[in-house]
Amino acid sequence: MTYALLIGQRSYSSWSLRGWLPFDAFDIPYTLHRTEIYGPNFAAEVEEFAGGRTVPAAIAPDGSALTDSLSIAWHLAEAFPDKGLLPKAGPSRAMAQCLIAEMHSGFSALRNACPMNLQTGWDGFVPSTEVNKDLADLDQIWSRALAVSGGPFLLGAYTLADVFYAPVAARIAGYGLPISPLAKTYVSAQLAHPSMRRWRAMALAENRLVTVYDQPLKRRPYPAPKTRAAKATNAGPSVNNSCPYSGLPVTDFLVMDANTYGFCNTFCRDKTLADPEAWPRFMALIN
Ligand SMILES: N[C@@H](CCC(=O)N[C@@H](CS)C(=O)NCC(=O)O)C(=O)O
Repeated sequence: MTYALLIGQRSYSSWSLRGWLPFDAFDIPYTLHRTEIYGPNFAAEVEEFAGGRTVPAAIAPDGSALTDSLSIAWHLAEAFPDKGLLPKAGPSRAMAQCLIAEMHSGFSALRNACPMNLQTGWDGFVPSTEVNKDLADLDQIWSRALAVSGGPFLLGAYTLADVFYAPVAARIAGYGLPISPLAKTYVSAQLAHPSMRRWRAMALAENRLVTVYDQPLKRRPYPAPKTRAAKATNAGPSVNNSCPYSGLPVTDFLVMDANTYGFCNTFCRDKTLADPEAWPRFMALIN
């Protein structure tokens, strides 16, 4: 038995991102279940899954229901003490816990004004006084942590503290919010983290767009790290006969650097297309 994890649409569900990142970043096996925030069956599906009201939700191998991103993180840190989810002990562990707690309970003006949307960036967003106050607070606590750790992540290596700030970093990038040069460096490190790149690649590959988060602003490309060029193609033959992810026979194809590569379904092809270098098992075909 592994964990079961329920998430919403990857482009918009910032809390789902926080629930999923610990599994991917710390290599914890799980099976994924998906629902649609704002869909007609959302409440019933979430309730049926683990008895909660929101996503993410998880069920532990012993059947424990984890109905909040903080409870998922906390459970995983206790269940996998050697995987580096939190510093082992002492002041840096306490700092990680403070950072997580501050994010979980704060920054509501910024969160409300700037919904996460990994499909697009926005031009011309004018932060309110309250949003500017949240940004100044973020800048202060990030700068303090980074000064102690030396970066690139809040405690040096990537931990649950960074997991919790990933969605707010994604918002700062998407809305071009004003922050200090040091905080900008941290936002770039967040966007470049392999798990964040995989999440966004899957967000682009899943065709589950909603308009509720649209802003009355001009769109601009989302400022993600540059990706390697690849394009979809209808047919093989491909360099590989079996899918790099499942090992099943290939049915969907892309071309990169004049070579054709195959996958066992359209989603796996499209997530690879969105950011080929984010996927070690695909890159192993090339290297
Ligand atoms: N405290 C929860 C909040 C989760 C949350 O609000 N998730 C949103 C999706 S991003 C949700 O499920 N919204 C639906 C609702 O509130 O009915 C956590 O950290 O897991």
